[in-house]
Amino acid sequence: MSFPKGFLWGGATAANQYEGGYLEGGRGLAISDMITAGAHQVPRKIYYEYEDGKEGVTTIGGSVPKGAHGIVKEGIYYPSHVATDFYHHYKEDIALMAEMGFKCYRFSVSWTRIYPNGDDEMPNEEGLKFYDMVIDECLKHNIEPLITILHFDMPQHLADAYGGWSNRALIPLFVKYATTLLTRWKDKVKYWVNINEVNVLGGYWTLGLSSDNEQTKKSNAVMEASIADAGLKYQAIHHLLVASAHVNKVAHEINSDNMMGCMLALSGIYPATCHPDDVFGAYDFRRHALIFSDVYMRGYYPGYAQGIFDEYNFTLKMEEGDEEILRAHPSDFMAFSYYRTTTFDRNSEKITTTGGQQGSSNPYLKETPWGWPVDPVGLRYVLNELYDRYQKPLFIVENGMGNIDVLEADGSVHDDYRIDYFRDHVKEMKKAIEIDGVNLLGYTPWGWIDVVSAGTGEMKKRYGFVYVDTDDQGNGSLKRYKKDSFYWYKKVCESNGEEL
Ligand code: BGP
Repeated sequence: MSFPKGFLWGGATAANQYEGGYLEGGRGLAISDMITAGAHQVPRKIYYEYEDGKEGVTTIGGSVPKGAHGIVKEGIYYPSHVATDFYHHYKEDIALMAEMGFKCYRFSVSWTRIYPNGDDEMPNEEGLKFYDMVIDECLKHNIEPLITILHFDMPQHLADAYGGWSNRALIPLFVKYATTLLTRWKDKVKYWVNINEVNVLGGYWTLGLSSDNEQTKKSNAVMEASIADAGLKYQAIHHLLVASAHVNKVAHEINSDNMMGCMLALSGIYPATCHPDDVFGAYDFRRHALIFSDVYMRGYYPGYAQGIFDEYNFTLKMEEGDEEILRAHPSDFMAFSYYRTTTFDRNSEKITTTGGQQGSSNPYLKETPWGWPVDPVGLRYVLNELYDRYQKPLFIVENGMGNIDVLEADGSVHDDYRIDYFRDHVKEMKKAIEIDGVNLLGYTPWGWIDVVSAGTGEMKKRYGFVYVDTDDQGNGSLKRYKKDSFYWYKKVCESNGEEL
């Protein structure tokens, strides 16, 4: 069997990196609005302020000190405020998706467009209407919407007034927000992803955490900051997992056809050598990510969880009912992002605890200009790893290469490197389906149109099949241009993956 009939070819984006319109339509302030642009190996920053007006700064991954709150600072450029302006270009952009033959579009809803403070009594009708229009426009073109309920985003108010996800009070607030969406679009949207890349969340930027941990305050490195607050992070993510199980329950009550997915960053991990400490180290390192999908997919914390918590002297606080809800409402499918592989080297200190964004380099692989190893076979490896482990449908909801593109005078962009990257990855997907028998629902490459980079806040790190005229300072017409990869991917979608 080749790609099955109805395979969902498409593309993915997230509100905080694509939408813009940050204070329009009654939208409230989100933490993602406060993250500055960085650069390759220069972390993005979040400025914060204490009650008395004293200011400080942390990086994404770090927490703000207790008693301080994030601010949008005058004179600083914040790339998400306009981003690539889907808010004002949605019709044109969905027409481009349709032209490519998309069967599916994965996008996220901005929580503060729906509940501007996160704990408002009533939803913001104008925000809901915006997504009504987006969904209807997709359906008009026979594009199946796949909604991410939370993608690197949260209302600032929930961080500052509640301490973010460290507070269980966010569970019912999130369930209320998700229920609003599930009810509104119950006959229009079937595929949902609860939380984007739950295994890489941390600190203030995605969990709204504040902390007086000395290491966090001093640290300027994402890695050290996230390790310093690991205990806090695991507790906060537990609340997200419990909230997701409640959402799955509600979703199936609203419409039993709803397909609820969890989502993790699962770029693969290899041992650097066959030294047993590298082999077991790589296996063990992978568990720092799989711990979350084990809960989502199996409904309970795995035996090795305590070992991970012990590394941080952390004791998980469960409340009555948590275990039951997790067991009763696992995910229907597993979504994941795949960009690269990482090599685990027992002697390297560069590895992070979250999902493996750093490690020793792999001499067998070429790297992108941002140093991400390109590894199509790794995708087949991960597809097999996950299908063997969970035996439930998989969905690749992000894949792609960030690169520097050149817009030619005639409006063309010659991005052969991107075509090569995708062709090689799609071939491996095909083998995973045909030879290995993996059940794969669909494929939505990341940033099908250029969006702001999550990691660096750059515009020049482009992923799209469509080029958007804007730069790292936000200069440009925002005009859309089709890259060579646009025409290539159109053939792939239209031939159901036969013409590569
Ligand atoms: C994933 C995120 C996306 C996206 C992608 C590419 O981690 O879910 O939001 O941005 O990575 O990463 P980057 O933008 O840092 O190149």
